[in-house]
Amino acid sequence: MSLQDIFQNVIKGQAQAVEAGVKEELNAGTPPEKILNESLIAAMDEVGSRFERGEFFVPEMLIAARAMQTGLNLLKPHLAEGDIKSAGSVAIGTVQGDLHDIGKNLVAMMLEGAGFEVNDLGVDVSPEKFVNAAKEGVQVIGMSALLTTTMSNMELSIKALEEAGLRDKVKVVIGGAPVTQDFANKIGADAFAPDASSATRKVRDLLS
Ligand code: B1M
Repeated sequence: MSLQDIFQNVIKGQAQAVEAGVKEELNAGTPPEKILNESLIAAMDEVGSRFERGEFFVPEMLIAARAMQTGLNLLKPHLAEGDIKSAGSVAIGTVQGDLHDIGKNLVAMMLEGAGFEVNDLGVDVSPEKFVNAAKEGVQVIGMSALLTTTMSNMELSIKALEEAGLRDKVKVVIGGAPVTQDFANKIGADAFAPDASSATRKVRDLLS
């Protein structure tokens, strides 16, 4: 199996084939960062492009992300610190009062697939937890909300970052079904992403 086969199997969401391919490449002595960049990350970039062109939908993206994650988990112990250059660090969570995490998890997986270090803060994340992540030096904070009643907690979380004097140290990207660009402008977020694939692009843009 070649790197190109792993690439294709990630796109097809064939987790077992990805696992077998990654093991084979590692046994053959292929550098782990080469497997990561040329098969796993490259495949997730392609999945994102297909999603944006309307050729892939959420289920395809989810199974591809899971297949990528299977390969990534195998590679992680082989990737010595400093082996790969992280694309940046992101802390992501679903805001306080909100337990919806499917979309947030997808965004986290796509970001990880694109080479970002992702700290998943989980669901029902309080403004204080976002502030703590900013204190730890994360470059981007991602907030997700699925309920019209919890969207306001994005604004409270941004205010908490301001009050902690950290707002200029961190970029904030928001998303979730009821969230819009207008809302993002109103609450002072740095970016809004309507889906997981554009979230990756927006985060890249914010850090470039
Ligand atoms: Co809930 N729920 N739910 N629910 N739920 C919705 C959101 C709802 C629209 C259903 C409806 O009434 N039609 C409605 C909200 C209405 C509103 O506020 N206007 C609703 C409600 C009312 C509720 C409860 C209040 C129901 C109740 O108990 N009475 C309750 C609230 C619980 C709570 O959070 N406190 C509740 C509970 C639940 C379940 C636990 C049963 C379950 C969640 C399970 C889980 O997440 N682990 C659930 C589900 C599954 C849904 C629906 C059916 C599906 C949501 C989903 O996962 N979509 C949803 C109806 C619907 O959307 N059709 C509904 C798939 C996911 C991939 O899409 O999350 O939009 P999405 O993520 C997208 C983008 O939005 C974007 O990228 C993702 C991928 O493209 N995105 C980001 C998301 N986060 C992002 C962050 C970014 C960037 C992009 O940057 C950081």
